Amino acid sequence: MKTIASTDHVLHFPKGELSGGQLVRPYECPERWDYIAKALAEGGFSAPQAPEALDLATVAKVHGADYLHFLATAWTLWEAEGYEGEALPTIVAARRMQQREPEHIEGKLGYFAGATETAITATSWQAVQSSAACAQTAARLLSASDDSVFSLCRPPGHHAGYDLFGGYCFLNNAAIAAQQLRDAGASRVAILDIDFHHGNGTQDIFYERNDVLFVSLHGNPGHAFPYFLGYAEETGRGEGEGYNINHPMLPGTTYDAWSEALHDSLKRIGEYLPDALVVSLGVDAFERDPISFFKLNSDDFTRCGQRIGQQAMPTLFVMEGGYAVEEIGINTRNVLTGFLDA
Ligand code: 7XA
Ligand code: ZN
Repeated sequence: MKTIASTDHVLHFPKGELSGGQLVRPYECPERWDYIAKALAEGGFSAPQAPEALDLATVAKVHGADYLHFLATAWTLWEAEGYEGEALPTIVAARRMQQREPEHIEGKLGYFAGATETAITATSWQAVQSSAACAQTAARLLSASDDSVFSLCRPPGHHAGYDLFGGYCFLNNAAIAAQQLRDAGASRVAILDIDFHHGNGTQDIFYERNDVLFVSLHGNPGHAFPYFLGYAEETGRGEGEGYNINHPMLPGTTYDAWSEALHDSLKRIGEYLPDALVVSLGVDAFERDPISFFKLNSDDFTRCGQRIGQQAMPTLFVMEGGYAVEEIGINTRNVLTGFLDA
């Protein structure tokens, strides 16, 4: 299995994340990438391959033009105000307020914010584009050969909506991969999101489409970020009705219950008859993850990979979350080796 990865990921590393009322060192940090790359090398995976340049035409099919312009210019506008810190949203376009993009960067940050913990720095946009390029290149490879691929994306993407950033995400890498696969001729693409957190951005992007099935296993939004999306009754809208499936689960969920949801998800994906499967691969369902509450252990990730591999579908894994940094490598590798050994 090839890995696509970019060393540009180091260009996105804010000093602060707003967490627990404090500015803390971000959980989503460059060491995550290092541990994964090291575990793959030690496991005999081939050296990561750099991505091709990002084709923004594909990106523009899953994100709004105004949003992409905001991402590309946010730091310049922020800096022009003379602010010395990193660009963080401090207000959002809440209920009964105008949904209109303001002129001032502070307002723009709030208008495009899906959450308020995630900062933008001078070099974030380059890292974000390179991360998306990894997913897009991986999708091109999958279209060309059907050989499954791992896209070691950082920053992650599944909370990035059509025109929203937050939850450490800016461009939705899994959505870009799915769109790339569609554009290359796939009739239907399924996205299976096994990150602990609901992929609210991916759901947002494909909610009214039936050419991309979205299935997510995640912490119940009554108890877990992103809190405002991810309930089971969210099943899609219009042509997309029936093509969005959520499996929210409660604190303390172990592999026994979690894997039942995985089996259901894969059964539904099999019935959809997709030409390709994109897996939003977060390993924050791990029992020692510092910001999550499921109880999967490292061997469970191997079982999970085996179960996905039994689908025998051309599969593209896109890295999402996971914050037990010293174990993120082994847990990620376990999913991929389980998949390959299925
Ligand atoms: O999958 N998403 C993540 O792993 C990021 C979740 C961000 C949580 C921030 C809570 N303050
Ligand atoms: Zn997550």
